Amino acid sequence: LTIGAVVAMALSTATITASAQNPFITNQFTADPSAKVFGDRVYVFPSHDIPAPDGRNLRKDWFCMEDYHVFSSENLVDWADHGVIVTQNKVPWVKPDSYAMWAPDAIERNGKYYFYFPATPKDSTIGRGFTIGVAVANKPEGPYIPEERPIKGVRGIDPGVFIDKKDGQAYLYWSQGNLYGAKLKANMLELDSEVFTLKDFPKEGLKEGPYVFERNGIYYMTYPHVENKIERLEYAISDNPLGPFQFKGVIMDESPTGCWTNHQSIIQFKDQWYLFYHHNDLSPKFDKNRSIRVDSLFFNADGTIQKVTPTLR
Ligand code: FUB
Repeated sequence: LTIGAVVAMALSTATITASAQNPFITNQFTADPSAKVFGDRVYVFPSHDIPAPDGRNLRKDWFCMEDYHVFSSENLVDWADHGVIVTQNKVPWVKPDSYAMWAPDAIERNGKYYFYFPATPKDSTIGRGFTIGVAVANKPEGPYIPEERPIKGVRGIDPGVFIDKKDGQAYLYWSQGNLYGAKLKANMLELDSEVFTLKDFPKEGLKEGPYVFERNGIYYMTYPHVENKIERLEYAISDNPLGPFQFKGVIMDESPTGCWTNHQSIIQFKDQWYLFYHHNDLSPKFDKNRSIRVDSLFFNADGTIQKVTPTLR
């Protein structure tokens, strides 16, 4: 057996979808990339945009998502698609055929992998509007087992999950016009505090997609913000994971070609920081069919973030 054959066997359940340029996943539409380093690989958990299927009474001009894939890479060039990890009609609390599996996030704790995703509940005894559930696995690529019910006390979209390495405390963030955050219990499945509204940075306009990371004792709250119709990526900082946060600047300007949304995650991998985000490169005429991208990210000496200019295709 050659080394190549062994690698091919190890990845036999995954599809190689290699791309050395942006967008880096080209076998399907992807959005809202949540990137995490697990071991010596980067895993990306995006939303999975699809054109709305016919005959289901769905808006053709809106987001349509029925499931999630996870992708991984050891070099940010060769990406493996590990296939579907969670799908709408196999989650006990999700309204069947609702096609609203929006932006997710994932995290590892004590050898288990927790995948957080928003969706609409099947009835009002479970919740009204979007709420957020969890699926749990023993490996980043799954299989993931969804919890029977969504997280109590949460209403909204765009979960972001963060564990403070200082004390092991976990936090869940989400959005519903404003940004919200709360402590999570060690089981990662239940809130463990009141819900905090994180609204001072800035006060005006739609904010969503909260993604928190820590560097040199600074907690960075990053988020898409709409001021003039199109989202731009901004950040605020604090010395506490639940704030108060102070607005610091723009990470990425509004899309020059008009993609309405953007959605970010930031990781350090092999001594380099990276910004993951999305654009509608593969669907220039319809900005609800998006594609995920990655570019290097750099900090100034005072911890502020240098603005990222998207690389061209
Ligand atoms: O992907 C659907 C929604 O669009 C996300 O939840 C938002 O963050 C925006 O990217």
